[in-house]
Amino acid sequence: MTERKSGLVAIAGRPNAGKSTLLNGILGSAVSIVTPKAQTTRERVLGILTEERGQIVFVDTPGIHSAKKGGFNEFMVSEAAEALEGPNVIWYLVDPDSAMEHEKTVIDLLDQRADRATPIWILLNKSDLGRDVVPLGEAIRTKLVELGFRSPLVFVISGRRKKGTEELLSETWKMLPEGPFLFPDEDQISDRPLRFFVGEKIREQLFMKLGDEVPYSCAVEVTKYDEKANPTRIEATIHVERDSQKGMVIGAGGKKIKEIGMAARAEIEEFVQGPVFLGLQVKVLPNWTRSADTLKKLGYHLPQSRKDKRGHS
Ligand SMILES: Nc1nc2c(ncn2[C@@H]2O[C@H](COP(=O)(O)OP(=O)(O)OP(=O)(O)O)[C@@H](O)[C@H]2O)c(=O)[nH]1
Ligand SMILES: [Mg+2]
Repeated sequence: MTERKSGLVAIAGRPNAGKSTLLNGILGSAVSIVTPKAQTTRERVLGILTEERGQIVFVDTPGIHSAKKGGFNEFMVSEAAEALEGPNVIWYLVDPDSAMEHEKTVIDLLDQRADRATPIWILLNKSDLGRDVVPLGEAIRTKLVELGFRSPLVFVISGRRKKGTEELLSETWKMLPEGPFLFPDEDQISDRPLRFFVGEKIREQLFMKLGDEVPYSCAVEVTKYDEKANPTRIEATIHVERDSQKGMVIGAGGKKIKEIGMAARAEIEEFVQGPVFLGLQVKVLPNWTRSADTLKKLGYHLPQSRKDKRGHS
């Protein structure tokens, strides 16, 4: 009997390239939230695909962008950077509206963090939009070859329409070695507990229902998750950075928060497949995106300096 295959695929790229959409489409489950706004994903999220032929653990990552040191953006980019170390394949997603000058941030991080032996596949995504993306793909490929990565491949796909994804997957399986599963429970679809998904579903609605700026100042902390109650009782706090933002999240007469709560509850009920009571409150945690201590309180740990971790800078 042949052993089953097992491996890791990192999904990386600029914000909004369609990384989380692709992962959800492959898994057939919304493990990672998707919104039209950039920088939706904030932390690494694993998505686990287990089949007859083996197991692929996908690592969805926050979009790679240039980030100032010591704040929340640095945390997000460090989450992406760590995922580039050690996967069997890196899927590097590219938005058709991108350009070489924007992709430079991603290529620089690959240069710093990815092993030259790791295959990097350039996925020109959103092919349904019908743009000519081949020149951009070629420019990225040439740059990666110059940096010493071995024959990067280019795929044209649409994560949303699931075009080209079958071929991508079958090529990916070929790259994986036989070996024991990272997650032996074959029904497990992610590494995260339900509480995490609940927080994310609320955050998704904050992105959908608030203007351009406020969602980036919101963090969600799930303070209660009582499965024994009927319906399941969930309470969460939405942390914002300033008083004015608190007003915007609550809305006139509490209209906005009600809208957010109703939409999030519907998503959560679908995810947990049962009725849910959702209680939301909004609090000001001044400038939480800018202080290592408040970030830590919310579960976002800033990276140790590379010097501490690896003995060199
Ligand atoms: N037309 C089209 N839109 C897509 C496709 N894939 C994703 N999108 C859209 O692109 C936007 C961003 O998608 P996400 O999956 O959240 O992108 P992401 O790369 O995970 O973004 P961050 O988490 O912010 O880094 C959403 O509005 C998606 O619906 C695609 O194949 N075609
Ligand atoms: Mg995402």
